[in-house]
Amino acid sequence: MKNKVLLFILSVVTIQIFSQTASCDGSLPFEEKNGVITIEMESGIINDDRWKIATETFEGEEVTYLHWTGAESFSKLSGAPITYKIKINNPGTYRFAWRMRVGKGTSKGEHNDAWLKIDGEDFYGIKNGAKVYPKPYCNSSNELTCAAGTSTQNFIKAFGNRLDYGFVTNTNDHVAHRVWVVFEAKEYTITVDARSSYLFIDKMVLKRSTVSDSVAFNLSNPESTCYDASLSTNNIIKQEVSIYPNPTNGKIEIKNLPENSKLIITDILGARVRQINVKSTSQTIDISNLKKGVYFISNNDKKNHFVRKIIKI
Ligand SMILES: [Ca+2]
Repeated sequence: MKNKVLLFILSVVTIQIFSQTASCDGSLPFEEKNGVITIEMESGIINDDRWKIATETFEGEEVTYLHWTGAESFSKLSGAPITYKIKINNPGTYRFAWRMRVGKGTSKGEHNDAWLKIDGEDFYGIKNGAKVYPKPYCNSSNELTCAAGTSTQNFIKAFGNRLDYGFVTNTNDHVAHRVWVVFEAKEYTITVDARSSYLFIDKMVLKRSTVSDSVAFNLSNPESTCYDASLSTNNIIKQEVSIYPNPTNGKIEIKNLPENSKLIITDILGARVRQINVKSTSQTIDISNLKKGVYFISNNDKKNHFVRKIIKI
């Protein structure tokens, strides 16, 4: 009998470990915890060169942001989707907000939006207490109301009228109508496509209705990824492994490595793109031939394990 109980406990523990590992395999990089999910925009799967990743110092803060340099596309999609795979653990109604600013000129009404679609159970804006939906879904029933202004292929126009960085996303023309999505405890996809150019988007946050703005829109919140560097055990490494410059368009210099490191670079999907054996504690690596986007560099040393995010621009 005791053995059966032990076996049961063991199997539960094994399933839990497996499920944690399974959600951390690279194909599903972002996972909600405590009603909040935080994603850096530059961490998406970007397949179009007209999206640019850049870094600026704005009011004393270093911000890495994404922006569109192609033609503006106000009535239809640009055909340059960026996708973000997420996993929700706590079902409920979530508010969506980008951290963004107008990146060109001084008009809050220009360069201020992008197309957004979240394949949740219900995805809508709120106008005077009533739900509004994108086209064509809103035309599928007389019970539904379309959001004012343009929408297409179930993408809403998501905008923020800010010249400095802030957490804000609205839909519907001119007026602040918040964007909401209902989730069950499962996996979803967020898709962003270009509408205006030079909207600088830093990150996006989904917060459950029970979570306060001050908790969710906190710049010290880490990215909700299983590759979060804080999850790596750095207890034994006396000095932090440093990577400079980051983002980079070519070479990175890594310092304070454990001796005799085998370094592994993986892309956002977990595919290994480079492996380097390093004898000394510092190393310069040229990644100019890698596609732009987010990568992770780690070592295979169990005792001195580390993971760092690198951004190729
Ligand atoms: Ca960012």
